[in-house]
Amino acid sequence: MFFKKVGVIGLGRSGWAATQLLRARGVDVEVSDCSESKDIAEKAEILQEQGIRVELGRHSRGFIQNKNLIVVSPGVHNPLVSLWAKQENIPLISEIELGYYFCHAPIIAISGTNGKTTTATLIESLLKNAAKKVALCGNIGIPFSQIVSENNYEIIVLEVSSFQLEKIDKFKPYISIILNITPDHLDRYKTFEEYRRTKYRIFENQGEGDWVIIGSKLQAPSSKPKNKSPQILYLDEEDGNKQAVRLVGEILKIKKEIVDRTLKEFKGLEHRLEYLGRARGIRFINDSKATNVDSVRYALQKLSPWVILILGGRDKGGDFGALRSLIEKKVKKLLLIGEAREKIKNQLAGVKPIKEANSLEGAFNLACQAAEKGDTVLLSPGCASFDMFANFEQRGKEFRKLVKDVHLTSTPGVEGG
Ligand code: UMA
Repeated sequence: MFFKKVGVIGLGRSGWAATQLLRARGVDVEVSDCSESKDIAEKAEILQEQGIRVELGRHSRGFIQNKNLIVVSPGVHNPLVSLWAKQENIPLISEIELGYYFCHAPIIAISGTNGKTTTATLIESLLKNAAKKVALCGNIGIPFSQIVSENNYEIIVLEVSSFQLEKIDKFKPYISIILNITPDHLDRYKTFEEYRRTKYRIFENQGEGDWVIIGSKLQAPSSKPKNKSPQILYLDEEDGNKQAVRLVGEILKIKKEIVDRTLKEFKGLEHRLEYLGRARGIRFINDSKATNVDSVRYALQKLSPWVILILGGRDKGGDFGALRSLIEKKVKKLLLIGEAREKIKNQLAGVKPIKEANSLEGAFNLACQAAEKGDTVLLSPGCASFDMFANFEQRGKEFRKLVKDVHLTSTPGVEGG
């Protein structure tokens, strides 16, 4: 790769980390972010003090024109930037491609529509228990480029989203995992097929000596790896996470006792079917990380009736109608919030009683009124959070706070369905 003058698009977590990595490697770098928010302006000021030029409030053709490489943040899906770069013949790469170029450690890359954070976290624990110096990064929240800058790890566990895979070129994990692929991000991809093809890019550069672990319900890799075939292992999707961890353990020759202990000790993740406690015999579960229809399906399958379900947020093109029969069996009442309210109401009309609320707090209060002893109040929105919150973590924290304010009679922790 040719780093003469590099432009970074987006000054969120990825853009910041990419800029710092390039700067540390002595590359001439400039940044452009379409926002002028306080947070971005503050970051821009720090960069300017470091001698880095920053364009704020827009992306201009001029910014693109005088670069020889553009690094795009995962959340940036900007047709103008792509068009200008194409017209000027300037390559666009994703932040993980940049990180890969400078990375010396083997990578275990995990993707899938659901369960990738849990799997990545479990694999990190496994490697820690096996006394490896491991970093967990990527879509989970810590940019890959930041970990590469630290250059302090013998193995990297990287959670990768389809957004990050869109603009890879040479990115090649030692082990790649795709747990499952179900409709998601259909506000960004024209078709489900386009989304699936993007996910499959995770293994396109793998070859001899590398490993692919893939959910058995997925087709055999359609876009064949470019070089020689890697070794492909299939997961029975019943308990994909744990199987994937076991397979990684086998590939890395980690003792079975360590694998067993890791799986036994795992306490689950925040915001993912997180048991918050009970009050008046009603239990409360925070599943704020459920940002697509399939993860709501997963949550409902795990829980027994009756569930008072809080759904809604920013629509990502999912089909809530696909949940009708499960809602029929498990849900007592639906409470809808956010921009997607109208759409969800139409798609689920007539299945179970529906009420709308203007805020999460409003929905929570209605849920508490509707719930009786033995019921579960579940926040599993099936939508992005950005219409009402900064991110799904903030949405989950607010839910947690609301639950804390009712008098809990049992303590939070992990509780089975
Ligand atoms: N921006 C532009 N131009 C645009 C659009 C946005 O300049 O056309 C700017 C925004 O003003 C903002 C910045 O780009 O300042 C945001 O960039 P970003 O959205 O890529 O956010 P980051 O903070 O860099 O976070 C990204 C991932 N975000 C997305 O994929 C949307 C984070 O995943 C990831 O944790 C982080 O990099 C570190 O690797 C979040 C996510 O929502 C959790 N992921 C999706 C998901 O899980 O469903 C894929």
